[in-house]
Amino acid sequence: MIFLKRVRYNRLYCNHYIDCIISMAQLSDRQIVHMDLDCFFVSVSRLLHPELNNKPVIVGGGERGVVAACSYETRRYGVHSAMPIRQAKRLCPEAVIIRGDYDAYSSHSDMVNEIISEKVPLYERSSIDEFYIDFTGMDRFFGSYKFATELRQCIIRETGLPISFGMSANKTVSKVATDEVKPNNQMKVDSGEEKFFLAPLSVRKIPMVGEKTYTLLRSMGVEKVKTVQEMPVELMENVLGENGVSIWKKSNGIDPSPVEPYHEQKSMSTEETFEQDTIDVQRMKHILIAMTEKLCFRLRSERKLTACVAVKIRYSNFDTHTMQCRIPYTSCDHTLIKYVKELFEKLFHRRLLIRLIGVKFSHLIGGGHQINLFEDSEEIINLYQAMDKMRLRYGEDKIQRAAALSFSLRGFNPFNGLSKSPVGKQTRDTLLLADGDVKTSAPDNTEI
Ligand code: TTP
Ligand code: MG
Ligand code: MG
Repeated sequence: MIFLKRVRYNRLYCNHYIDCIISMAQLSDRQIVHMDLDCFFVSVSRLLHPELNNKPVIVGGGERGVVAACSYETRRYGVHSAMPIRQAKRLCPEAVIIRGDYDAYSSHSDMVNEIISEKVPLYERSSIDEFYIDFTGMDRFFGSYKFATELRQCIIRETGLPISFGMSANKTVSKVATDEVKPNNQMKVDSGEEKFFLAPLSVRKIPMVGEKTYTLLRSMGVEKVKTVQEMPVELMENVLGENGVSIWKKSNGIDPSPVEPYHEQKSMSTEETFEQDTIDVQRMKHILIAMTEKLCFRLRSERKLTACVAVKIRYSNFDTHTMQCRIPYTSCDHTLIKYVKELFEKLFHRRLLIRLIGVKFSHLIGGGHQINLFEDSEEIINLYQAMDKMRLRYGEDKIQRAAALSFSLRGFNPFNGLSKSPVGKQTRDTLLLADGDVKTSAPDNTEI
């Protein structure tokens, strides 16, 4: 009996062990390509304005704005994305500074997406100009590297945009390889060579090592990836927690994350039905502001931008009206609140009781960037980043715009109409509540 148990245990153990070996072998057998367009915004702007070719170009906001994209000519002078325009101008005075055209960037990104989707079965669109493609298994029919090379040539030919790629057994190493080989180039890191390839690079090159982590690692005397490779993983964990373990794994060329098939999210929206129909315009505006803030936070958390905003109202007789407008791509509350208020004012003119209101953002694109080329300044970007950090740490409702504040900070939840604050001080809320409590909370993403 004991013997049988031991045999079963050993078999389980062996199976697990064999599974691990098989999965490690399978992981190292993968053929993953990371493709990224070179100085994407600049390249599209150059297609539209060929006079910009071979000139140092910066795409960015006005005098107080930041650099969204910069050509390789300007990078030699130390210019980089997210740098204040004023500083970029000081470093590279001859740079031509242009305002961006998000519609053009978005449509060119779609063109590249289309070419890739026609030619490969499994790919992930990870940002406005980046794609991961899984070529695993293609070898038998066609060399994966050769296939990736032809795909890159096809993109360049059909769109006129320069693009680079890195290929390896995992996403991290491929992404680092793309960055190493840019611009307008390609490279392959063979299976088993990952650690050697990463070792001489700065730790800053490991995706997820940002400014702060880099400073911390530097203060520990870590500059090259090789040093992280030689450190015990426990040390990285003690200093940086879970992130430390991830950085250690990536530095050692370990990244089992799969290429996630691309599903485009077309819109995000939220709407609320009042318990009692209302005509309190002020209150509805405040709720719309709170809704917009909430959706904007989601946009930024998912690293998206919207180019179309819609407001919906349903009157007490169930007549439903929506109005929408196209806007430059953004994820900023202050910009979107302005449009939402304007749309609401245009839409609500019948002076009838309202039963439901809603906000929807569509024409979403990934991008991961919070920069609105037309109006953002460094201060605004810093402000949003600080607000979002607080929301992530303490909860979404812990920081809000003053206009929506009358609801939340005093304990009023604009999404369920409940107020925890003592009556008396709450004349306004009491009045509002008398007008009609907000009742149901439709799940986010309900289509308008
Ligand atoms: P990236 O691929 O990071 O940069 P890039 O394409 O300009 O340059 P590279 O050759 O190094 O890949 O970003 C893609 C586009 O996203 C970029 O052209 C402009 C935009 N962007 C911003 O708007 N803000 C930012 O902070 C960054 C990094 C990029
Ligand atoms: Mg790029
Ligand atoms: Mg990119």
